[in-house]
Amino acid sequence: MGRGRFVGDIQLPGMLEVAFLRSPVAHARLRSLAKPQGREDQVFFWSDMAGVQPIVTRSSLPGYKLSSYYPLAHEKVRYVGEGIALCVAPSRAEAEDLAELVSVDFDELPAVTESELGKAKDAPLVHEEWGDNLCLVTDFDSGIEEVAKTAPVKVVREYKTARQCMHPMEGKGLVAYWDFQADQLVVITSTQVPHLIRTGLSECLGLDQSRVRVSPPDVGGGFGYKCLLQPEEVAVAWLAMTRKGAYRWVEDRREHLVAGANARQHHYKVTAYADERGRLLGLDAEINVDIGAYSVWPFSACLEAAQAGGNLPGPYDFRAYRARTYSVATNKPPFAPYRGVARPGVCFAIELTIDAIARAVGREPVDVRAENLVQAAQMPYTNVTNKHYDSGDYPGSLAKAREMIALDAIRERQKGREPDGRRIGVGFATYTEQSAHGTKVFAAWGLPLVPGFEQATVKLLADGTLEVRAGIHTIGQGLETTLAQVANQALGIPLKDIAVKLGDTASTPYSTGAYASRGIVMAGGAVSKSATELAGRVKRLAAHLLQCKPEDVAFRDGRIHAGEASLSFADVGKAWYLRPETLPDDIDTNGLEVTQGYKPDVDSGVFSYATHAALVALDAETGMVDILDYVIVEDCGQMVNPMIVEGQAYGGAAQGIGTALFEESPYDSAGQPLASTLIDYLLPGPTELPGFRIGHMETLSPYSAHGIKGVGEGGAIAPAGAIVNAINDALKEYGAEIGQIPATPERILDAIFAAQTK
Ligand code: MCN
Ligand code: SMO
Repeated sequence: MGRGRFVGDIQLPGMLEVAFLRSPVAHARLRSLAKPQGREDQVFFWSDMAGVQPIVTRSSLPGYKLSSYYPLAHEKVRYVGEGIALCVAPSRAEAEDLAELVSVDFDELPAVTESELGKAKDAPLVHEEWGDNLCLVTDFDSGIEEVAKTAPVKVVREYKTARQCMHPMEGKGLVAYWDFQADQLVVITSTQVPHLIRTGLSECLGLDQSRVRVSPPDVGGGFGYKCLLQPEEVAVAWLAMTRKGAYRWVEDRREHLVAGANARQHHYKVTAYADERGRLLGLDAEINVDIGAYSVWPFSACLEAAQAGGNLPGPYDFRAYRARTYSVATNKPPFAPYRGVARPGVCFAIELTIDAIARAVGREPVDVRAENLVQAAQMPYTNVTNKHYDSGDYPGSLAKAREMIALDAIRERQKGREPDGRRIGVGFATYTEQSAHGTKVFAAWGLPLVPGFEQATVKLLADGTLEVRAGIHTIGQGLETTLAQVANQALGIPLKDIAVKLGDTASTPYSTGAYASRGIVMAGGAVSKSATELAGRVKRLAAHLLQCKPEDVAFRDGRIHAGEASLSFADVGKAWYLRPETLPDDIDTNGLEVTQGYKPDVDSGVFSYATHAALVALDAETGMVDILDYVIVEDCGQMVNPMIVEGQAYGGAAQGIGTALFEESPYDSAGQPLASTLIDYLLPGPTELPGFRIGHMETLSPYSAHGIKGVGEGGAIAPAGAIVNAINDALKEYGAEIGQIPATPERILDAIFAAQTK
């Protein structure tokens, strides 16, 4: 409706625009930099940023290697697009012109462009001081040897997932200025984690936290991309801090494609062991993650591998598991969490493996999947990597998806020919989505700074309206609606009288923000707790005004009742704020404003789950795939807002379909990105997306307030698994199979050709 206020909408008097000169090469040693003559005061290098610290992300995982991510390049550039100079002008176009006048002299170095190449003995080094390119190696082994020796069925596969960009509608960006009245730096940045950005900026800039206010505007999508401290945030904030002016930078689409943090690129080597019925006995995996050049703050480059290793067993019940993960530095942009973090990759790998086992034993994949899933009667269930699945009926979701997509009818239909000559195939994928992780979970991934709790404030005002404030931010996922619903549950104040204010560090309690699908469980839990405490206070005041006992007071239809008598919330608000002489002598002076913190009963998080089922048609002449039907059966415990839950599932699935069929950021052997426009990088639009059909299940979590589980990432996890299983189902007749995404027409034709010439 044009009413949003994104970074690009902000206008401040005298505000200048920033453009970055970015590295044209993947790996080089900088020899010299020179500013254009007469424009020295508009161009800045790292050497100008005295006193600023680079972004250094620590991790407590043994063997993890540190990298210094400079806001502007220092000595070396390590990926195409790394910032070298910051240029300032009245307009972005002029700032870009200025960037072209900066001269840069460098010695180009050979680049590392793939994890496999980065692991080679004689590979060029992204960080010389490391001695190799391995940022982290982890090992897990619950004991695979016995199963490996005795299992009757052995399936060996290699899988690859592509490097992706996240493409929020508005890229990252910020306005920073010095507020003389408050004597502080104000940073209006498009972020999921405003309070964390304050911590990070304060550390890098050496500025007291009380001198930094982070005030996020509307965020046009976050998806993980905006849960990081970006080098541009440090650079532009530094400019505002030292120049005391107002500056803006907004990433454009090409910068996003070339210079922004990437995600998803994994390479798996998997050996699965099973019995003759396809019952999974053990899994042995090597997982390689191409982490790019630097470790992002605060989640580190190693979160991905840590999550991948821990999540590969998925929703399945088996005890023998070995996984080695390699986080390999390459000359590409840094690797960031992206909706689902690691799980889209692991779901793809394990779901294809389940289908491969089913083919090896000659059974229906859905049956093999159903028998391998953790059964409802086993809940709560602690799996081989110590994930504590709290509640749910995983086979139930698979059965429902099977029925909704009409598997039996599809199998019948496959016996005949499609009128247009195409082949159809059906595929399933079931996953768990850990949400609202506790402090110990992030600590075990090496990240001490991420707590498993949140706070929220509720305040009844004199006119009977309610203010809800939380430090978590809304990024499109709907929290301003659903947090109001939670407050409404406790107090009965109508939604139209509840104002939700999120994110501004100046007016909200501390929060680490919106990521890991923690928002509604944690911030929602905190709102619920605060509003319940406020309800008690309101009842005590109302009881005094109505001359009854607090236990006799009830909230109904947006009013406060005791027997025949009733009050409005405004009556109570007025009494407290405007007529203190009517209050009891032993008044609770804490008043009508409550801040409470909340954490779920367990540290292990609460687990949503879903099954996705896809029906595809494949044209073996062209390799084109159409999605004919797509079913999602999800369970996120108690749904706060079913419409939003469905929106989350569809939006996530749209991104997952991009992962499955279209999106890829390839690099050439010199480290040059080959997809720098949306003509080369294919995003699915409405014409590529199916009409989703959704089924809900509602198994409450025993561990969270109201039995709620998070759902924000789930939709993105399963599509690659479900769709590629469907493609492989259609390819069965050719004896072909693919294990790489996106499943482009070219890759599908290659697979058919390879099978024919075998
Ligand atoms: N919800 C609900 N009932 C439940 C669970 C969730 O009504 N049982 C609602 C919540 O109230 C909230 C939404 O679903 O409005 C997502 O809630 P939750 O799962 O708690 O996720 P977060 O609030 O922590 O949001 C972050 C999450 C993540 S990690 C990514 S990535 C992602 C996602 O949300 N990025 C998004 N969804 C997104 N949606 C949009 N439009 N834009 C993004 O950037
Ligand atoms: S990738 Mo979501 O911000 O955890």
